[in-house]
Amino acid sequence: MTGSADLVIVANRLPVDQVRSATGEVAWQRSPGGLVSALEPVMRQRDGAWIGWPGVAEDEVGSYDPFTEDGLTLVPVGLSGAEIEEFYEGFCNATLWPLYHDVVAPPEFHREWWDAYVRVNRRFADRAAEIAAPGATVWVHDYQLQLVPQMLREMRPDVAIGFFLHIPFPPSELFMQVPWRKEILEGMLGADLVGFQVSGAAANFVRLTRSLVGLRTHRDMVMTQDRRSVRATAYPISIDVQHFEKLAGSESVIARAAQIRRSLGDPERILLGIDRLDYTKGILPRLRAYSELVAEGEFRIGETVFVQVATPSRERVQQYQVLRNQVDQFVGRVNGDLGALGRPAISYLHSSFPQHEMAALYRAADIMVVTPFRDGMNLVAKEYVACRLNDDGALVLSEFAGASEELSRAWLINPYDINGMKSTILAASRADPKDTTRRMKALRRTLRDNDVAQWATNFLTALEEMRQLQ
Ligand code: GDG
Repeated sequence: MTGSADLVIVANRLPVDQVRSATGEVAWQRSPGGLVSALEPVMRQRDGAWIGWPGVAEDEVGSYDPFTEDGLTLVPVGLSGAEIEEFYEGFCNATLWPLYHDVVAPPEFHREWWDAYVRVNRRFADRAAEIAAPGATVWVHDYQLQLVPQMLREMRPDVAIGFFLHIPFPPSELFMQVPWRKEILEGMLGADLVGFQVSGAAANFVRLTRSLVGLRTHRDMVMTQDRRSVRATAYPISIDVQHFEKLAGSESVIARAAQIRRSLGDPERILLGIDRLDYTKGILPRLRAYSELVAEGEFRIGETVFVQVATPSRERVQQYQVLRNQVDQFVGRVNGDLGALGRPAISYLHSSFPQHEMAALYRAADIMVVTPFRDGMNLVAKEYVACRLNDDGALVLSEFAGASEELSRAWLINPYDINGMKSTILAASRADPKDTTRRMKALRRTLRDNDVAQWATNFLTALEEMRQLQ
């Protein structure tokens, strides 16, 4: 059976959230994101469909049929409560996520989690096989769905399949820990084009297909047993730059940014961190570096404040609960020891905000501090740069974020080196404004050259080339 969609996006989440009214009626609310805005125009042009999980357990709401929302065809895939635990919270976020991020937390391996991963990947692949038109393009996203390319190819050899990994892909030394390592590689090799954030990740993948699957490779090409060529290349993802520029330049955001500064007591300097509350983001070492600078008198309370926004994330996974307690405790201690009445050293918010509030924070902040231990890309860093319309503001950025390859004019740090981080934050805060402007101008140029629409075009064009080659 084939369907009629010419371009099929397969991602863990649908670009909508399900909301339930008081009377129990189900409605959908768009969840804005760079990926959706980048793909929306191509999807409309090409009769596109988006397959994904609506974010709630199926046993709570029953199953649903495909529907159209704002001109986009959305195809929900249901997950039961047990599958959310074993597939999503388990294999995706307690096995793959820590393993792919340099094992900054120990990954757990459970056979029943793997079984759920296979089962759920099969469900997504079946759905894609049903709705893809003959010869369609199917673009599969991220670590939750690494087996889909191969499963889909077995059912639908006529379609072109692309896969993009949003998070890092680890070196062999770490990847070899996975009991199902070969199955995962073979799953990804079902694609014609496998995209990564950085070239190092693509090289890790190519090397593993040679050493573990025994395939022949040449540069970024892998020759599979069934005589197909699979290309593995870096396509660094980006943001909708114009959208953020427009937002940051709007009167309401400018006014709100001024209001934020006032409510913080008009300090000389605002440092800002915005992250999902995740142990990969290096929130604790960043706050430690800052608090030591305050304790040593380099920054003075009232003159300088650190605003840390931590968006609630994966709250049912144990390691995330541990991190939340650590951050709560650390911030409490620093503010207790170093803060003054009504003037905390760290202004900490554990909540999520609408995008215009994020833009106002980016506008208000003199120094953005982004310090992940490991990050596929890090869009927050790019959003900050996009919002600095006056070419001012300093970006302090971890060299372990994918973004550091493009944003090399940022103030780069190693999050494991607290002293190095302290001296770089100080240098950024005391830099000659001319130097700050030169750096920000360079960062903004780089960003404008590769926005998210360009990223999607690059990937889809390369996928089309691979189709011609096969
Ligand atoms: C994964 C990879 C890769 C955050 N809090 C709020 C909010 N956000 C938005 C940010 C940004 C996005 O969420 C976070 O993206 P990041 O790239 O920083 O990090 P991950 O969530 O870990 O994303 C990462 C990315 O995928 C894309 O490929 O770059 O490496 O880990 O856009 O603005 N948005 C709103 N309110 C919040 O409170 N509205």
